[in-house]
Amino acid sequence: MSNDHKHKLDDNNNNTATTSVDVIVDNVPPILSISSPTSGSEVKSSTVTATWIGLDAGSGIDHYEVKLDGGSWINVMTDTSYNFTGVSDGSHTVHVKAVDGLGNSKEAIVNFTVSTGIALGLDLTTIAIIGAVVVVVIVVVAYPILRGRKPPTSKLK
Ligand SMILES: [Ca+2]
Repeated sequence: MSNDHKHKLDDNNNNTATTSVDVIVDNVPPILSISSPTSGSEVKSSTVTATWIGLDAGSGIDHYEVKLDGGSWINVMTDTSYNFTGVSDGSHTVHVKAVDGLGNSKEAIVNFTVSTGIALGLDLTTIAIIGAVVVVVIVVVAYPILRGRKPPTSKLK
């Protein structure tokens, strides 16, 4: 009974649905990936540049929105980067949202740390060079003292 009925409906569709209609069906949210800052990275500046890559194969990217931590969403149109300024030292989260032409959205986040302190702002090479210099100075200054050399007094006698 039900099978016969279904076949009739299929036949009917096959015979009548001969013209196509342009309707964009897009229930798929965009693809979104934050390029920078990278997850867990340390940014040595209070200005943090967020960059991202978005793609939507259906209706296309309509716009992006960004925000820092619990701030308000900022509509950046179709830009794929944004500078957050005056970011305080500590842990932060950048949120990026991609919205396609039909309102489907995809959000991505990345956690990072801002550290503008002078000591923490030095890279490892600089720290190593400073460390080596300090060691050399200590050896040059301290070695004669430790050896108990007193050149001026011994010569004077
Ligand atoms: Ca889409």
